[in-house]
Amino acid sequence: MSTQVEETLVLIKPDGVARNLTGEILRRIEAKGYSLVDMKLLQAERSLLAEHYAEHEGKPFYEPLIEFMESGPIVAFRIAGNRVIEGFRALAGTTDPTTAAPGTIRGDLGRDWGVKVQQNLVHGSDSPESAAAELALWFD
Ligand code: DAT
Ligand code: MG
Repeated sequence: MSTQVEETLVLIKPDGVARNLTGEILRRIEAKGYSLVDMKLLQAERSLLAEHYAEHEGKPFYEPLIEFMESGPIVAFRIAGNRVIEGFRALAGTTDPTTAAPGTIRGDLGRDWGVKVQQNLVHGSDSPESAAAELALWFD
């Protein structure tokens, strides 16, 4: 099967940066074989986060999620590879770190901290449409 080279947005959320897991997470991305195209460390503005998480507005975890994402620096990566969008989602594991499969970033490195929003270390775009929109938002 031949596929187009794709790009996706990966964020190391404030918990991942604070726990000094940036290197470990990038190591897993590089070891998988994906290429790093661009990266930056930033403190995200609320307006950026509101656009990024617009799909979750009105949900009970929305406000805690925005506050958590504002709570410290984030590392943003643009990474590339064939099927990298689904490939990074597989590396990250499922949303709830308690039940995310061992072997995944969230399953190996994350846990429940008893707070209103799941702190699960990473974000990855979930479709070609969201990858294009999120890369434009975080990098352009
Ligand atoms: P994902 O990051 O796996 O794409 P999502 O887009 O559904 O998950 O949700 C965005 C983030 O919000 C997620 O990474 C953690 C948090 N979250 C999602 N569902 C939650 C819930 N039911 N309770 C607490 N936090 C939640
Ligand atoms: Mg999502």
